Amino acid sequence: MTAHLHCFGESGNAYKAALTMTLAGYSWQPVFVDFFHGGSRTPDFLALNEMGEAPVFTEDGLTLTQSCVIQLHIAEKTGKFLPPPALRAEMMRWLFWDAQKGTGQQGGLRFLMNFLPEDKRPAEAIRWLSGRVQAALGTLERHLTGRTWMVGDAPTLADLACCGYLYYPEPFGFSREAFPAIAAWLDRIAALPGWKHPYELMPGNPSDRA
Ligand SMILES: N[C@@H](CCC(=O)N[C@@H](CS)C(=O)NCC(=O)O)C(=O)O
Repeated sequence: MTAHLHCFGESGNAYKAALTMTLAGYSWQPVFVDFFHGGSRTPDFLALNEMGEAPVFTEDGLTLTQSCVIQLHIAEKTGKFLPPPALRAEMMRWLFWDAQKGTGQQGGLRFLMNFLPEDKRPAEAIRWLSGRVQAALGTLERHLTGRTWMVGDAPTLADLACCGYLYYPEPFGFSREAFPAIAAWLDRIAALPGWKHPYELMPGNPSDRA
């Protein structure tokens, strides 16, 4: 049975899972979640994921949620994007960091700054969260300075997680000029065979709502 990923193009969390499957050569198909019209709040979707979040992975009666869990499932099935055992904890450290401080904060800030109607954008929350996002980008920049990949000497799930929101055009305070080590690392990931931009990999694009 083909694996399905319930996802939408604007979701960097879904991109982490979609990119991992694609680069690992895993057969999968997207199922569009119409997030901007309440698609993650319907009874059917909540039956699939009580957390009301995309992405959701389904295959052969197995349902997985949480992007890092889906990434780990694919890596364990394919043997791809896992570091040597001695570096496994280091990779997990960055997956947890990303879920809280990286993707976890960038997604919310990008949503507030770009996808809420302009008159509903909360200036004080945006100011506070921007500070948090800048600090986390600084952590990532320092870690990548002098390194090729996040963990060890080959790409792992940590790379495919921490890049989740960094290819999108909608502004949330990340610029390649301000973070040159991150920029060079993004280019290295984008040069991996089969890489695709999130808007190419998953259905749904801000232009659909223009
Ligand atoms: N920690 C989750 C975050 C997933 C998440 O927040 N997804 C967003 C879309 S990018 C969502 O569905 N949000 C709905 C909500 O927060 O209620 C993961 O890594 O999968």
